[in-house]
Amino acid sequence: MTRLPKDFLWGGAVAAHQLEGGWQEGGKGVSVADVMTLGGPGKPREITDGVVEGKNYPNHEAIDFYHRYKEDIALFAEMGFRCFRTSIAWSRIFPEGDEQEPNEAGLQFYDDLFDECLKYGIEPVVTLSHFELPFALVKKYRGFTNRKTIDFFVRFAEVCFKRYKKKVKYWMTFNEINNQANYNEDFAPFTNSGIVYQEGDDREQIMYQAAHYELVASARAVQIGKTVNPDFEIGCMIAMVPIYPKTCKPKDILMAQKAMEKRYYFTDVHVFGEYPRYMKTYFERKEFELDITEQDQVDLQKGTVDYIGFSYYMSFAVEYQKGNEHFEYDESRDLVRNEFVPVSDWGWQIDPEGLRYSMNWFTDHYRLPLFIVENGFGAIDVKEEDGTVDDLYRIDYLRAHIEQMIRAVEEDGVQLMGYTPWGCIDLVSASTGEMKKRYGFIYVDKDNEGQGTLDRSKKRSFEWYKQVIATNGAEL
Ligand code: BGP
Repeated sequence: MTRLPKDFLWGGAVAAHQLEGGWQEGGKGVSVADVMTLGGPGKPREITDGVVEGKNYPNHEAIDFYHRYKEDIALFAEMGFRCFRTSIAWSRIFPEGDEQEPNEAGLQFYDDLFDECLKYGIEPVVTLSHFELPFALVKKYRGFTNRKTIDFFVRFAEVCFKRYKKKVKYWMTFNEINNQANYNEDFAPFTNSGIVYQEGDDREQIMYQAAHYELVASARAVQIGKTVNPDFEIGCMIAMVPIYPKTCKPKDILMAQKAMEKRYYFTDVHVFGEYPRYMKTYFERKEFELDITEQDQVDLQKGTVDYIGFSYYMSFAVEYQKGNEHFEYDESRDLVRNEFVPVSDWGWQIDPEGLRYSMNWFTDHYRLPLFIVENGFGAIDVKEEDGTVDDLYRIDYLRAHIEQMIRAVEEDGVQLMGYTPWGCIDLVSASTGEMKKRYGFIYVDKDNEGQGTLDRSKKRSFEWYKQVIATNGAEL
């Protein structure tokens, strides 16, 4: 047997807006995910200003988990899941985001869902904000660029903590809070903070301001959570993509270090309750005028997290570009292909050892328990005539990553709470909106155009993962 703890949280991960559907049921309001159309290879999802008739919005029906969750949880239980990570769609609880009173039908839905999990001994792991800000907050307040949105989030968090305090122990505040650091694209800042950039914006300053408000919102939520139930485990959630230097030239090494700082300072704020020195000097040099009050600083200090939840799919490599005097990291300029690792159909660099490296990196920096809350292989699956999906490539990907994960625990002494591979059932891809980019152990019959029976069936990886869990990772 492996040296993973006996109560290791094996499971799977999803997000409400990517699988629930029922976008207007039970009084739900429109979320940012509901106004994004289907994208495709080389074509990012369009962000529309409200729902436009005739466009394809994959999240509206998704895989109809809203009505079929009992069937799906039963399949997770069959695989032996000990936990299930999902999010609470903010706009089910506060349809417009800024109401005084929550929507009871939305609260009831998650009561029923969590009860269904607990019935099988599956521990819910809940993300409060996973790319599904109520769209009304974007329209009325410009999302997290506005300090008021902190209060709306904190109220939402408090309502959830109180309502589910006996059912949910593991929480995370903001999903992949750091991926908006790439402010040169529109997708991540919109999904995380509700930012729609306008002409003439100082994008970078706006992003740091919104990120600050989110970090304060997270810290205030942590404080409240701890008073509601001191046994809660509340974590942050970081998109971990380790950034390697292209070569051992000193300038490439320094470039990689500076890029890591830019992408991961969020973790410092979550864990230590203050901005690291390099961000303070960066803000000064850029002469950003950020609204960071003394009370914010107190809140950050008081609301530090219990563990680091993170996603891991791939690694990056950077090369220093001539003339970049301050080693400022710009993803669209500095990233290079790492010739030593293969790539997926979507260009994601596959690097299992990078997972072990990341686990060590987090532990060295922060000395907190870790929770791998996303990892997985998005691929085009082919359903054979007899109904099977022979997804050996997915098994290979997961096996290689789990091997490295176990080595990080056994050989490097990393403390790891659990592992929840992404999209344990096929769902809508966040970045492209596609159904054909699949991650699941369970196949869902639906295509990009929304056609299909929505029937569920087991892929080959289903039995494989069941065995992995049953042996606590000993048989891969
Ligand atoms: C992460 C998100 C998820 C998820 C995953 C896979 O960034 O937290 O919501 O979707 O990536 O990405 P994609 O769906 O774009 O393949």
